[in-house]
Amino acid sequence: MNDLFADQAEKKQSIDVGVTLLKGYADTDLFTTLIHNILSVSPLRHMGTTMGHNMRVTTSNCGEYGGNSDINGYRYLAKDPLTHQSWPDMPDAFYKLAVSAAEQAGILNFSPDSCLINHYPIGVQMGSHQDKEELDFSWPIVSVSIGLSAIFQIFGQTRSGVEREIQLDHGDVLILSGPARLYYHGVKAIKPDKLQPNLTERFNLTFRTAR
Ligand code: MD3
Ligand code: FE
Repeated sequence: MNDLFADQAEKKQSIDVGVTLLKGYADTDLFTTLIHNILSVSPLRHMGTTMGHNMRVTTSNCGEYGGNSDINGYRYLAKDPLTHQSWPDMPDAFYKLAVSAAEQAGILNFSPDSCLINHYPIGVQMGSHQDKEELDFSWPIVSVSIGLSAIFQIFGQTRSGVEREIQLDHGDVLILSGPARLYYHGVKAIKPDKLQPNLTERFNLTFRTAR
């Protein structure tokens, strides 16, 4: 095994059945630029919940369908309800990254039609939930983390399952497939980075086949 392969083997971690982590896999500078381009067209907004309060995470989307939640629940929409326009196109670099990350996890023919963008300021968390509004759970979800690190939690098939924690750093890509696709999961409150006090936010992209 040459050094290049040794390096790649170290960066790919099989955490559990259906949970693959690719450390530092995304081009962080390019992704940061492309995220800001998208948000200049379809800005971040607080989404509502069926409980009637707003989430502290703000959200936008790119691609054919965008995830949107309000008092009536979570749905995929072809148009941004804020701008009444289609969501911004999914950049080729996003699509290619998501497809190649899925291949690294052994999944061929992934063709995401949706990319949800979550934004977390310091102190904000995401409570435990399942992602089950997509039509076909046999497709994976590919997540890309940008900015401040997060502690991601998975609980298994039930909310009361044994908690496992995974640290997601700038540029990390996580692929959820198979049994893990319907696991309960959440994100602990984002903490500042003592070594980078000017860094105050985290973005997470989730690539999905919604329809
Ligand atoms: C595990 N986002 O948008 S991404 C979400 O960091 C969401 O913003 C988190 O959960 C975030 O729904 C976590 C990683 C992720 C996404 C979907 C999953 C993990 C998952 C679906 C099943 C199991
Ligand atoms: Fe989720």
